[in-house]
Formats: sequence, structure tokens, C-alpha cells
Amino acid sequence: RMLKRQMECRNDIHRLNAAFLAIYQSLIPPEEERAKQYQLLALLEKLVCKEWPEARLYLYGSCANSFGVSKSDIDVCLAINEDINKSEILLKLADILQSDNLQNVQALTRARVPIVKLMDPGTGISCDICINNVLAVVNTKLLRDYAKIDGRLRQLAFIVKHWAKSRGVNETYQGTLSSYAYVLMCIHFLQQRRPAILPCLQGMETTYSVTVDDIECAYFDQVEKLRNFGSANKETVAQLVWAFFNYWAYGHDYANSVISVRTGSIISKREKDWTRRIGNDRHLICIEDPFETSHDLGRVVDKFSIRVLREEFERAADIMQYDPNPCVTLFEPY
Ligand code: 3AT
Ligand code: MG
Repeated sequence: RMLKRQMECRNDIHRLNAAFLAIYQSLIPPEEERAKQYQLLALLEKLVCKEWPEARLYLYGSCANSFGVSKSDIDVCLAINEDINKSEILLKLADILQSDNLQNVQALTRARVPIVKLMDPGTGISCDICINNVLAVVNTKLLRDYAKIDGRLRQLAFIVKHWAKSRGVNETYQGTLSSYAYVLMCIHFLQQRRPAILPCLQGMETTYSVTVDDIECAYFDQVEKLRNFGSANKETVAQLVWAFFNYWAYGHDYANSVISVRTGSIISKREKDWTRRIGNDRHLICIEDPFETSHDLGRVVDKFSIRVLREEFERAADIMQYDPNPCVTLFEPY
């Protein structure tokens, strides 16, 4: 009878895993979308180069870090060596784009990251353009490189992002976390599995290095050589989703710990002097940026939204444990 029970259990986790993989598959953008993104990028390049021949455009964010789901907006960085300030460049850029049939062109010069927003009626894609945000281009490459090492990172991160969007906890202006923060949480989590599923690229020999705004960004980027890194660990995405939520619901030490992809380990809040509130930075959940190490991606979280977040982690963990149909319940709209 015992054997039979074990078999049923096995069956269950297999069935659950197949269901999670099906959700992951359904979120992957089709090839045509990528082609359309490049078509829009080419159009923007043509327009920008008429005004600033030296300027370059780079894709960053989820359209370039491999964590983009179908129908995402694209994030573009305009790299330009001009003495005029960002606001002036943005206003001029908005002007140029406006006159070329692009829709809803808007310059948001007062935002934390100032951007021009637009929608291209040709492809139906919306796009945000920022100026000289080179650090974001570099952290995009880091995320993309991690994704190439083990396919389970992309599977886990797609499920977590989909959950966060469905449950309304992917809204930085409401005090919850950015997609970028969730992906870092997934990378850190997989660095911490035993056997580890991901290495710590910044702790290895440097093969790629750039200095941006006085910050040295250096890590091992020959990730083709790490294709088998996680193969001793046989966990499936269903098991990882369960363990991820369990960790954030019941395992993480919110009072003392900072998660750090840079070191591949947990570091202490004391060590970073992130123990008390300074201005608007409260450090209620601490996620160290891999390059801008003074930057806590959890700083948007306040005393109300931390409760919302932790309740959502607990809800998700409990669903993974007890719900007969976690693949549906997990993503129910809030
Ligand atoms: P979505 O699929 O659009 O939700 P995304 O990865 O594009 O996910 P965001 O739109 O939130 O994420 O951010 C776009 C990129 O900007 C991701 C990252 O390279 C950079 N970025 C976002 N937030 C921060 C931050 N707080 N610090 C540094 N870089 C950031
Ligand atoms: Mg984005």
C-alpha cells in the first residue's frame, strides 16, 4: 500500500510539473513578436540618427534579458554624448518621434527614470526610451547570461512574474516589487539550492568588465562553459516554485538578511547599514542590486505593502502545499 501511495504522490508532482511547464510555454513570446520589436527598433534608430548621427539605441529590460513574456512593452536606452541635459534631449526626442506617425508620444521628464513613452501603430508595440541608462543595459546582460546556464531559471521566473502580475504585487508605485527584483530573487534562490543550480558569476574569474558611472561591473560571462553547472540537482520547476514561495513565506529572515546575487549568499543588514529607515528607504525586504550595491530594490516597500507581500507569499506557499489545483488557484486575480 505504501508503494502505491508513493506512486500516487509521484504522479501528482509529475502532473503538477507538466501543468507548470504548460503555463511557462504559453507565456513565451512567439518569434514574430521579436521580429516586430526589431522592426520598431530599426525605425527608431533611423529617426534618432537623423538628429544625432553618433547616438546608439540599446534594448534592455525584459525584451532583452530573456524574461519577457508575450506582449510586453519594450525598453530602449538612447546612448548619447551630448552636453545638453536629459530633459532637453527627451523633449527634442519626443518632438522628432511625434512628427513621424508614432502615437501617444509623451516625455516624462520628472519621473525617477525620465523617459519618452510611445506606441507604434505599425507593430502595436509600446515602448519606453530612456537616456544613457547604461547600468540597466549591463544588468540586462547579467540576467540574460544567468538564464543561459540553466533552463529552470527562466521557467521559475516566468511563473513568479506571472503570479506577481496576477496578484497585483508587481507595482512599484504601490510599494510592491519590480520584475527586475523578482528575477534577482529567483537567481539568488537557485544559487542557494543544494546542489546549487546557478553559480555566482561575479565571484568567478572576470571575462567581462565595464565601468559605468564609477561602478565597476565585472563577472564571468563565458556561460556556454557552464551548461552543466546545475545538472547534479534534479529538482523540477514545480518543486522549485513550491520551495521558492516556502522560502519567502516561512524561511527568510526579514529582520536581519539581505539577499545578494553579487556574492551568491545572504549577507546581513548590519554589514550594509540597512538596519534603520533613512528618508524613504525602509529596508523591510532587502534585495541588493548586483552592481549598484548601495541600492536596495526593496526600498519601495513600506509598512503596509510589506504585509501585502508577505501575505501573498504565504498564500502561494499554502496553495502549493494543500490546494488540489495550484496551477489555477495560484494565479487567480486578487
Ligand atoms: P516587465 O516584463 O516589463 O515587467 P522588465 O524586466 O522589463 O519586466 P522593468 O520594466 O521593471 O522590468 O524594468 C526594465 C529594466 O530596467 C530591468 C532592469 O534592467 C532595469 N531596472 C528596473 N528597475 C531597476 C532598478 N531599481 N535598478 C536598476 N535597474 C533597474
Ligand atoms: Mg519592461
